[in-house]
Parts: sequence; structure tokens; C-alpha cells
Amino acid sequence: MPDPAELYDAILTGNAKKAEEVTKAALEANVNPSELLSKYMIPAMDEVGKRFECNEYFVPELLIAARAMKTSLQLLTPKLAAAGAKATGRVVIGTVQGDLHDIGKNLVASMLEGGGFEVVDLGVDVPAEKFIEAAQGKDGSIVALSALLTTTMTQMRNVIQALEAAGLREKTRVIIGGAPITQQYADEIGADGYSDNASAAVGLARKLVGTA
Ligand code: B12
Repeated sequence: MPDPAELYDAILTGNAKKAEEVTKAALEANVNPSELLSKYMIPAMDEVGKRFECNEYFVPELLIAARAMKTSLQLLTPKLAAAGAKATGRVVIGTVQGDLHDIGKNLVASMLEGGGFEVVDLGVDVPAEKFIEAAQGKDGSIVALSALLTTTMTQMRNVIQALEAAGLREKTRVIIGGAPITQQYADEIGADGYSDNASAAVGLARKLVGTA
């Protein structure tokens, strides 16, 4: 059986095939899925994030690491749910209405999953009502909005206003990102946080958990 510690390297180097192989073998050998996640997978994604922040890794490395992480997570998720492992928090993520760009959003979603969050991915071109529906009844959720177009970033304000109108604003945190987004814009529309990359999005979400 491969050593479960090999999972760390497989994710760090973006080797999805190896990650799948080690995860399958570890689960067959009854290694605790929460242990796989907390000892090898999350630390590997944390390291990916650090390397990205100091310009050792770039977007392609992030994407392949995220893909390897996703491959393992897909195998692990049913076992984790069965074991009742508690997620760090819940994030509802989507690209706003009118916008079809999803590479950055997917990366943020994968990194958040890697960071232990339960992620509900609503996809692209998501109208405000869909975000509301997904946050309703789930107090403490973080709503994460992505936009890549200057013409669609204005939808972010609509989502915040719709949360207010639905009486959910106090119970929900809103984080935003995407190429045209800035901290100044986040402040202007009353979002709770902004980050310009997927790795920092995890730190941001961790900071906001429990503040809603
Ligand atoms: C790939 C791409 C496309 C692909 C998208 C494929 C896909 N599945 O996503 C296709 C070809 C479909 C496309 C279409 C269009 N595109 Co385009 N596209 C791009 C391009 C080249 C790269 C975007 C990308 O994937 N970057 C890589 C990812 C990893 O980076 P990212 O998205 O910024 O995400 C990171 C951060 O921003 C942050 N982040 C992102 N989301 C979130 C969310 C949260 C909550 C947080 C915390 C952080 C966060 O973390 C991410 C990871 O680190 C950009 C150019 C650019 N440099 O941005 C143009 C660009 C965004 N597109 C542009 C345009 C104009 C269009 C079109 C209108 C073109 C046309 N005339 O049809 C259409 C619009 C379609 C639509 N309705 O959405 C313009 C936008 C101009 C503007 N200022 O509005 C750009 C800037 C190109 C340009 N320079 O003109 N596009």
C-alpha cells in the first residue's frame, strides 16, 4: 500500500492520478478520511497557496493542484459525510448573472473545499435569487461572488441588496473577487471581504466564519 503521506506530494505537484491511487488505497486500508484531509490534503493546499503568494507557483500550478485535490476529495466526501465530519463553514459560490467566466471561481471553490469548507457551487450566470435561495435557512453561510466583466460586477451590489431585502444580510457574509474587483469596490458596495486570489480567499473565509 502506498504511504498516505504521498498524498501531500501528489497534491502539491498536481499529480491527480497519484492522488487518486493513494486515496483509494488509504481508504481501502481504513485510514481515517478526516486524518487524510487534515494531515496531508489541507496542508498540501496551504503550501500551494504559500508558493503562489511568493510567486513560486502560478495559475497553472494552482489549477493542477486544485484538480488533484478535487480528485481525492471526490473519493473522500461520501466517507466524510458518513463519519459526520464537521466542515469549517459553508460557502455558496457562483459567478454573477450575465458572466460566464468560471476558471477563477472554480479555483476559489476548490481551494475552499481544500480548506475544509462545505462548498455549494451554483455555477455561472447566477441570478441574485439563486444566491438567496441557497443561503436561506443556512445562517452563517458565506456568499462568494465572482465577476470578470466590468459590465457584470455591478450585479454584486444587487445580490447584497437582495440579501438585505430577504432579511438575510445580518446572518450571511459576502466575499467578492474577480479581475476587475478591488477592495475599494468591496467597501463601496458593503461586501465583507475581497481577495485577489484563491489562496487568500481561504484565509478570508476562515476569518469570517463565526462572525455572522
Ligand atoms: C478565459 C477568458 C474568457 C473565456 C472564459 C472561459 C471560462 N470557462 O471561464 C471566454 C472565452 C468564454 C470569455 C468570454 C468573454 N470574455 Co473573457 N476573458 C478570459 C481571460 C482571458 C482569462 C480569465 C481567467 O480565467 N483568468 C484566470 C483566473 C484564474 O483568474 P481570475 O478569474 O481573475 O480569478 C482569480 C481572482 O480574480 C480571484 N477570484 C475570482 N473570483 C473570485 C471570487 C471570490 C469570492 C474571491 C474571494 C476571489 C475570486 O481568485 C482567482 C484565482 O486566483 C480574461 C483576461 C484576464 N486577464 O482576466 C478575459 C476577459 C475577462 N474577458 C473579457 C471579455 C470582454 C469577454 C467577452 C465579453 C468577449 C466577447 N466579446 O464575447 C466574453 C463574455 C462572456 C460572458 N458573458 O461572460 C474582458 C473583460 C473586459 C472588461 N473589463 O469587462 C477580459 C478582461 C479580456 C480583455 N482584456 O479584454 N473570456
